[in-house]
Formats: sequence, C-alpha cells, structure tokens
Amino acid sequence: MVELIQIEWCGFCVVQRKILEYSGKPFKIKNIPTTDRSYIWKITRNRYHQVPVIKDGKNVIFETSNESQIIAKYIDVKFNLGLFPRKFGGLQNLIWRHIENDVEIICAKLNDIYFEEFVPKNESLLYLRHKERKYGIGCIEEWKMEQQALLMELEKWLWYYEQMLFEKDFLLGEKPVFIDFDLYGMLGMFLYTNHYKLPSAYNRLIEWHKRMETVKFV
Ligand SMILES: N[C@@H](CCC(=O)N[C@@H](CS)C(=O)NCC(=O)O)C(=O)O
Repeated sequence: MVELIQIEWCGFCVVQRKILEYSGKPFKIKNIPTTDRSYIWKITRNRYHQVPVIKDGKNVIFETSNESQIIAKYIDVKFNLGLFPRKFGGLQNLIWRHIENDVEIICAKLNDIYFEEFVPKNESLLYLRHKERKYGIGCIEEWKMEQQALLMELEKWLWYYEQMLFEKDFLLGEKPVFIDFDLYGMLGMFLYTNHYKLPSAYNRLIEWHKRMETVKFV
C-alpha cells in the first residue's frame, strides 16, 4: 500500500493526498514533525529532506527539482488516472509553475501568519528560525502587516483560474487533471487555519472547490 509522508498543512502534501484520495485506492499517511526530517533522510538514503515523499513497498519516490512532478506522475501511472494527458503537455507545465510559485508563496505567507496556532509549541522556535533564515528576521510580523495586500494579490492570481472555469467544471475540461489538484493543494494550505475564505465574488472557483472536495476517479 502507498504511504504518504507529509506535514498536514503543507500545500505540496495536500496535492498528493488529494490525488491519492481521488484514486479511491487505500493509502496510509505518516505525519512527521516539520522540524525533524530524519525519517525522510533515512528512507531516501540521505538524498532528500523535503515533504511530501511516498513509499510504495521498496520504492521511495521524491522530487528531483522544483520543476519535477515525479510523485504525481508515479501515482498517475500506478492507478492510470489520466492526470497528464498528452494534449495538455507543456500547458500544464506552464500553469503549475504559476501555481507553485506565484500562488504558493502567498498562500504560505498567509498561512505562516498563524503558525503559532498549528505548529506544536516545542517546535515553534525551530520553525520560526527556519522561516527567518529564509526570509529575514521579523518576516512573520511583516506578513501580518501586509496581510490585506497579500490577500489582494492572491485574489488577482485567482482571477485567472476563475476565468478558466467559465465554461467548464475543471480547469482544463470536464475531468480534473494535475493542475486542478495542484491549485487545490495550495488553496488547502491557504484555508488550513480557517482564517480565510475563497474570494466571495469568485462563484465558479467556489463551486470548483466544492467539486474537488468530493471528486472521485471513475
Ligand atoms: N517541489 C517540491 C517542493 C516541496 C516543498 O517545498 N516542501 C517544503 C514543505 S511545503 C519543504 O519540505 N521544505 C523544506 C523545509 O521546510 O525544511 C514538491 O513539489 O514536492
């Protein structure tokens, strides 16, 4: 059985979790502490420390770059889900770059504003230190001050996706493909704290999101 090694609120983990749920096949979840990657380091034989990773029997699958979608492609092939149809080759790559860069960074900052609510107390120092080493001292306080501007920026990016849904149920057609799961994952991180909602004017995105909550591969 496939095992997903994850941190619950990480957008990239939500993507793979949702794909596995969509497949309808049983899978296991192993949550790891955000500040302790030793389990991943061990199973990847000292080659990787990020989440998500999946373990399928003896196979341990992880990404090799920010551009790769190795885990999603592995699950796609294993369960024949059709998430990477040839007709959308190249197009999906362009869109997932936007989702995993422009959309992801805003969702992550908006989520991190509330990190004290969901990161266990004994991990909060290392978590904060990790953020401040990457983004500079006081970054969380800065994002708190910029919260409204960040929400407006996210709304601007989400308008693209609202428009893509004008005449279809999913982003590229009548069935979900990888980018539907990718966007769902980043929004999963944005919505995780329950402090935010999708923009109320974006009816199609809201309907799409509801559809994604329950969609199953048939
Ligand atoms: N391109 C990778 C990105 C994964 C990623 O950025 N994971 C983050 C968590 S959201 C991570 O583990 N970062 C290293 C760290 O937090 O120490 C993917 O699609 O899985």
